[in-house]
Amino acid sequence: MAVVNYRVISGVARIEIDNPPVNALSQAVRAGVAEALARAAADPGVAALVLSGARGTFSAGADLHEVASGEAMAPPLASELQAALEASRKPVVAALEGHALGGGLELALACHFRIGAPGCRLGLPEVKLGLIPGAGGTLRFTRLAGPEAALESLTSGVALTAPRALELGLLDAVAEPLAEEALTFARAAVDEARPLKLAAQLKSRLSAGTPELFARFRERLAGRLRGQLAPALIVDCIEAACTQDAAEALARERAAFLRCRDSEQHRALTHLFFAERAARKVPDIPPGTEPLPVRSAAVIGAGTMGGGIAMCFANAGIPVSVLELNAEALERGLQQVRRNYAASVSRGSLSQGQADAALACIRGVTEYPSLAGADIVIEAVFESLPVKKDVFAALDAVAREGAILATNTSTLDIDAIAAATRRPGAVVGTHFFSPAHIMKLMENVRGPRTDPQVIASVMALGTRLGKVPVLAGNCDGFIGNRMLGFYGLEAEFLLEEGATPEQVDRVMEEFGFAMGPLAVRDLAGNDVGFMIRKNRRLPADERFSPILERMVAAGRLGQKSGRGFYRYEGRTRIADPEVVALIEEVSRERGIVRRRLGDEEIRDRLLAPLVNEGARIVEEGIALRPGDVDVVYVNGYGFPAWRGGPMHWGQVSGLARLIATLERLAPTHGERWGPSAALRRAAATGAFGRAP
Ligand code: T1G
Repeated sequence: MAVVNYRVISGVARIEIDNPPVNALSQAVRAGVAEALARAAADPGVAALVLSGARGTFSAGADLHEVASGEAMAPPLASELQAALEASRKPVVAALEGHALGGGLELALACHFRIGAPGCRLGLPEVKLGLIPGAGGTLRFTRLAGPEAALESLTSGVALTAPRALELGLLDAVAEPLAEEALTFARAAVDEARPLKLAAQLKSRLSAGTPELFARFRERLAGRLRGQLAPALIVDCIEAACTQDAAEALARERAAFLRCRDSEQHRALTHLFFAERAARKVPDIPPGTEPLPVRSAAVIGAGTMGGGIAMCFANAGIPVSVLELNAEALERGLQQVRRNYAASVSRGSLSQGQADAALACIRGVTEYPSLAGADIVIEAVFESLPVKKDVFAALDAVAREGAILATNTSTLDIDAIAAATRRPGAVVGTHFFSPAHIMKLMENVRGPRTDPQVIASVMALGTRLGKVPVLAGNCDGFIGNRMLGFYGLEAEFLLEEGATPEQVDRVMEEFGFAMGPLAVRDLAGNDVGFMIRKNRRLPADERFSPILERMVAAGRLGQKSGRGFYRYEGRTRIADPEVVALIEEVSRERGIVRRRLGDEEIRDRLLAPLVNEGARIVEEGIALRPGDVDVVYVNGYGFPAWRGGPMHWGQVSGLARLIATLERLAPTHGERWGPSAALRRAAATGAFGRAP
């Protein structure tokens, strides 16, 4: 099947990339474009060229399977196509719609002109894959749009809208219908003998690329980098685009690209890219199962979670009712929602119009019958099984037949909740993460009786809400919280043995977490953490450290009380000797002689239990794949994406070392801390998997 279509229309050669699903620039596509360019150049009947994509999108860039192979790219390389484009004496117009990303945009930037459809998105997201734009993007984007825009766009990887791209000079026009307008634009370029613009040779914007600009940006980036390779190299290449000639800048970019392509960070981020897409697929759902329609939604509970969940629907343009049983609680919840939107507008992440449109989708109600028409109802009330069962019984009495009845519980038994209704097949878990309107993870949980169509519906809904959906089986803590329990407990055991909160948090923040475990506890509230721990269905002989309970008893609840594992001045955390004294008292009571712990021991003792429990979770089928566990932990628990997630990191860093760590923990912590059979099997076979 041709992957590039060629057709001459009134003297204009239209070259169309046609490589479903996203027009990735595979070797066949590159060869097809090269051949088409040569054909158009040789045809005296062709006066101009238009380069476009089929099926409503231009191109998602290089073929990630080819890039991930680590093999040298087979010719023709993107740079050869770009040389042919820039050498063309006939005007070449790129017609951009849908997505023009990565190598796709880089190809378009080597054309003389670019015209975009109003809804097209242009971006260089390579940094999200641990790469840098490797086909001239750091040079041409910078020389067209200027260094400030290049720094922001290339280090964030965020795509630009058509109007913004036009404003920056990346597009010469925005018009529709694109196909016709592109042909008209190409003919006009010929008729008016427009000078052929070569982005690589432009200089007008480079004066903004001062040493101060790059110094300031590097300083700003340092706080976010946490060991990442690509962002820093992108800054270097943009600076080269401003200070060196095109050939030197391109050579620097090439070297930097190859360094990133061969990095573990690129392998980790590519693993996650494909794992997120694999997680959307549920093998045992019959093929052709159509998701149920979700034309309207309802949320029970207008607290932090309920309000955030309602915002997710409103942001997707889905009308949503929010129920509280009294007007004051309802108004309090809706006030917080309004404050959230006002904050987004003031930050510039939403326009006032977008915020108003979203708020118009949200309706407050105080009576259950108001929920009767909703296609999905999500319960987000207090984390107590009896309370949730009452809510579902009331819901069962009013919700329309065929409605999805979802619970936002973070650990409770989905089947026990379903038992409170006459329709257990309609009951499913949709676990959002706070703040729900920001966190990407949607951990969907299937009960043993949940209907396959309901599962397919909430998985599709996750994507529609812009979330990262992952399906979990029904167990205590599902996937993420079941693993998190070990992480929080071990942090306290490390304190008992001699570590300080500052050391534990520093080690994990240097590993790449935005916040260490104890700072996270202070953020979430130590009383909340203690209540969740009491709710967990854990073995009777489970050993706990008394530290958390002592903290709560001492009123050290965390940021909200100004004191927790740290003392707080605003949001600034300050080491507090009183906490160390409290910890030392626990050590004495436990007869523990405190000692100095090394950073690597702290890191391995916090992460090995995650990998161990993750291996069990995959073996039990609670998670369908090890990649699902990685997707959960990166998108819901802050595991650094450029490390690939706990399961990927465990395999890369060495399972044997983690097994040895766990063997040392079991005697003092309890049997479930010892290396699982699943982990031992993974160490022996090289892969995590289902029980044999
Ligand atoms: N290569 C190969 N497959 C890709 C792909 C790509 N670039 N992009 C997507 N797919 C697959 C994806 O795995 C899925 O497969 C299907 O297409 C639909 O994707 C030199 C070297 C374009 C915004 O980072 O961001 O260019 O699961 O579910 O939600 O500088 O795909 O069906 O089997 O995501 O509509 C830079 C990556 C590459 C863009 C569409 N480009 N893609 O989102 O569909 S590096 C990117 C996306 C590069 C140069 C360097 C999104 C999308 P399956 P999907 P979507």
